[in-house]
Amino acid sequence: ATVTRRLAAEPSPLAFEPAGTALVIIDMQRDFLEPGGFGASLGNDVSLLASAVPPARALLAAARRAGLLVVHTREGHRPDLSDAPPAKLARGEPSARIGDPGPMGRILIRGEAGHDIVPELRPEPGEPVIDKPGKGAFYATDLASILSARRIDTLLVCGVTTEVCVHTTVREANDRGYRCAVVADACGSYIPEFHAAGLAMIKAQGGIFGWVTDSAAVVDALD
Ligand code: TIU
Repeated sequence: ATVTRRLAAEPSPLAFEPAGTALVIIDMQRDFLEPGGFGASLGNDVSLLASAVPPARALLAAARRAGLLVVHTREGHRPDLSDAPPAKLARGEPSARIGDPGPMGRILIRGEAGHDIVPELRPEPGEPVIDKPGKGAFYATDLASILSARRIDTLLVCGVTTEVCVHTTVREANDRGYRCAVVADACGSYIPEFHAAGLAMIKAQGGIFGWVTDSAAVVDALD
């Protein structure tokens, strides 16, 4: 039997059915969270993302207990870079660009160590992993097919970075008709004011892109 859950969120509480809800964990990869990867190559202090890991772990555990669909995403490219636009390849330190060798293998390339999801959030067998070439998880992926096959209408979204891949994915999802609740403490950014502004933008204007909640509220709603 389905039991409707009530999630404390802003700008308003959100009722959801577990069977119609997916947890989407965006790009919690070593390339963004650890030194020597893509995030660092762009000039960022990667330690700023560490705070998102424990809340994301708590969310992941609660979602698994409740039987939610869990989807993981990874940003990255084919080894021959054929899916990487020149405009994207030209960013970052000239000596450490996408495809260049680094301490975790070639930067932002599928199959390399840096492309892996951090061990604390490792996907389990059966949980879809979406490899995406862009910032949004819908662009050039089969995420929409996977969600529609499961009749998913609500997404709990977390990951990194708040204003880049989380925001782009939420905007894409909102236009596709999904109700999105972004889990604030399970997101992170290299730029704290952008994290705060990104969350504020989602819930402003009556929830123009969706809802904002936190991991404790999600765990409370699911358990
Ligand atoms: N995953 C993701 O957000 N990709 C980025 O490039 N983020 C930055 O903040 N640079």
